[in-house]
Amino acid sequence: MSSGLLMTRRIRRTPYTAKVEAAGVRGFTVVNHMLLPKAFQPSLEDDYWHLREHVQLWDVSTQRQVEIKGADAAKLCQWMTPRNLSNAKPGDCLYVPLIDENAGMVNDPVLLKLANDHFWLSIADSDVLLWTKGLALGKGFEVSIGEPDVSPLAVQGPKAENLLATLFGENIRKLRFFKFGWFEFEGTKQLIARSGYSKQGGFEIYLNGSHLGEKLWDTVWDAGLEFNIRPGCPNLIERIEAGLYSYGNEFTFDNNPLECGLGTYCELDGDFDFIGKSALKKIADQGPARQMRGVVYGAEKLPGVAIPLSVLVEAKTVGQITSGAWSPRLKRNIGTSMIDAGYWNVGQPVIVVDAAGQKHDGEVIKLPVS
Ligand code: THG
Repeated sequence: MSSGLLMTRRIRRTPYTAKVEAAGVRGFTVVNHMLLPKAFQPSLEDDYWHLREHVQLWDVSTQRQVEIKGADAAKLCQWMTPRNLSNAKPGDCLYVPLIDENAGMVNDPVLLKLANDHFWLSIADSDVLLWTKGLALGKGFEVSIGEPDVSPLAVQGPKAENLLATLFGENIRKLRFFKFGWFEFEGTKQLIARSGYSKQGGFEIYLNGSHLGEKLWDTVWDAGLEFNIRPGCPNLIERIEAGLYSYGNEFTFDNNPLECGLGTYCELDGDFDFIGKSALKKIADQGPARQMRGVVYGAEKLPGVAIPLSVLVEAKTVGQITSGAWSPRLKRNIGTSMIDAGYWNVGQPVIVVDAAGQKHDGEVIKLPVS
C-alpha cells in the first residue's frame, strides 16, 4: 500500500506548508481538505517527550474557521449545539458538540465569540461550512457565513508562555485557559488563545492573512531557539493519554455526544432550543448504550491502528479501538474505544485482537491518564 498522496489543488496547502517541508516533515494527513503534518524526526515517542518538556510549533491550519456574522449569528450558533451559549462573552472559547436532528455528532469545534453578532467555529474534520449554510437558509436567518483566511499556528508545550512573552509582551501571561486576546504582529492585530490540541499548555495564533504565514513561522521559530523549539504536530500518544478526541476517528454521525463523554457540554433542560434536542433527550432518558473509554493492551509495541481493532470480553465484541499508540510512560499500548454498557467499568479485563489476529490482554481505563 502506497502512503504517498497525489498532491493536487483539492488538497489545500497552508500558509506554512513550505516551512513545514523545509523543517523535514515526514508525511501528511488531510483534514478539512487541507494538509496536516503527521510526523517529523525522529519518532512519535521522541516528539512526545519533547512536547512534554519544551515547546513545539504546529501547523494546524486545518482547524478551519466557519465564520458566522450578523443579526441572527448568536441564534444560529445556539441552534447548532446543546451547549448553553447564553453566558458566553467576547473573548471566550467554548468546546461545543454540534449535532444533527438525530443527535448524531456533526463536529466538535472550539467556538470563539468575537462579538455578540460574530463567531468562529474552529472545526474538526467534517464539512461544517455546508451544514451551517444549509441550516441558515432553512431557518431564514439573517447571517453571512464563510471561511475566512485564518490559519491557526499552535505553540504547544510548557515553554510556550515564556516564548510568546518575548514576542507579544507580558500580557500574554494574563490570558486564562480558553480565553483569547488581540496582539500586534507586523502592524496587524492577531487573535491569540490559550488553547490547543495537547494538555501540555500552550497557545494558538489564529493568523488572519496567509501572506504573513512564513513571516510568523520564522518569527516564532527564531525566538524559540533558546527554548529548544522543534516542529511538531498533534501527537497521537499525548492526545490519547489526554482524552482529546478526533472527529472521524473516535466518533462520527453514528455517535451521540452522551456516549462521546461530552455530556457535560449538553444542557437538556435549558430554556433554549437546538436541533436534535428531542432525540438527545430520548437518549438521555434511556441512558447511552456505550461510552468512550481508554483501553491499555499488550506488553509490546504494536503497529498504528489503520483499521479498528476488536475489543472482546470472553467471546463477545464489546468495542473497537479506533486510535492506538504505544505509551512510553505506561509501557503498554493505549487506545480509545466506545465500550458497550455492562463492560465499561474501569478495570474491566478485555482482549484486544490486533491487525494480525493476535490476541492481547488488556483492561478498561479512565482518560485522561494522570
Ligand atoms: N483547537 C482549535 N480548533 C480545533 C481543535 C483545537 N478544532 C478541531 C479539534 N481541535 C476540536 N477538538 C477539540 C477537543 C478538545 C479540546 C479542543 C478541541 C479541548 N478541550 C478542553 C479539555 O478537554 O480540557 C476543554 C475545553 C472546555 O472546557 O471548554 O481543549 O485543538 N482551535
